[in-house]
Amino acid sequence: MESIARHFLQFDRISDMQPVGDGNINDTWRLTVENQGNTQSFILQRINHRIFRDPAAVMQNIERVTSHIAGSDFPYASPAPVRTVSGDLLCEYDNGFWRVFPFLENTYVPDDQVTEEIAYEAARAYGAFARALGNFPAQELSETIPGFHDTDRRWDAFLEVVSMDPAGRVGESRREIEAMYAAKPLFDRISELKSSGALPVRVTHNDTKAGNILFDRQSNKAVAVIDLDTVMPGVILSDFGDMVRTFVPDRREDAPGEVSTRPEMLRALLEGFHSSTSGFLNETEQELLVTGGAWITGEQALRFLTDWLAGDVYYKISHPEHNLLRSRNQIALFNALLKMNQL
Ligand code: GN1
Ligand code: MG
Repeated sequence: MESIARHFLQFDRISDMQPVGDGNINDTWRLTVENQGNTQSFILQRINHRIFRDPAAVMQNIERVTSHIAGSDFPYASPAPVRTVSGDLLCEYDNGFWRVFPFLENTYVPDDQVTEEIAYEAARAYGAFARALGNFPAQELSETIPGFHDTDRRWDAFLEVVSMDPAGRVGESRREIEAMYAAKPLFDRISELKSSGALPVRVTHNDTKAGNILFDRQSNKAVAVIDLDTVMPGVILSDFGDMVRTFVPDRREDAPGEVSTRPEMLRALLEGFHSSTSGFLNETEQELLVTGGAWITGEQALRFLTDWLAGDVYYKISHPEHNLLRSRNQIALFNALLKMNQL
């Protein structure tokens, strides 16, 4: 680790290194170094290049987006990557791709027990992020994961895995597979809204969970938007939708038991998002924000179920039925959100 860190930083010694975050994809550490009596912390991360096939394109996107934001009136931070001593954004080492970000002192990421204030703040920050990038040419960004929220494409991958049944799990997953067919009309509706242009292409974050906003330890206000790996051209409904998916349920996406929705969280998200996007979104976008929550939750159920049926090839798992449990949880949430949206 020390030789990787030395590609980016000059220091006398590493004083601490701790794994951080609960991401399903990359591996992340907080690295603290001492240099001439000064102590400073950084985020060191290994990109999962089985998933991000072009790590250089990921870093290029982040570089372009963070420098655009730095020149806008975005009222939060979005830290730019630290370059290597030779000026690169990445270092390839031991068959992995590594990068470093500044660590923002005095901040925290909210744990599972988010409050309405946290929901409001996060939605306000993600809305401001989209707005700050409103005049950025979205088509100039690379699609770091091609077809990330192209649900038609994910549907085809699902059908393929159901027909091949590589892990022999289709037989025992009939109910979950049926539930996906029930979600298909909503997927089709979103797909039409995209292709008709009713939902315009914008720069979107694509991973708008609470854990990707840094909060100030004293004031509990949002201070930074992080994890820009999946910043790509997309539609705004998926960013709001992923907030609904992660804030509105009363439990984590992999918790067992009957999931319930929290209307007060949804209200807080809507208020926060409106507060920073008023006059920016078109009418269709504004009307369908909550529908975006059902769409993204249904799509996430499809993604977890596809991975379960494929034999756990994408998401990290910590027990054998992890992906099945996740897909059941997301199916239940999908159904609960549809009911909520009818109110
Ligand atoms: C992955 O690793 P993490 O938690 O940031 C995934 C998201 C999913 C999420 C579900 C690149 O994000 O799209 O919504 O897991 N990221 C990628 O927990 O696939
Ligand atoms: Mg992420």
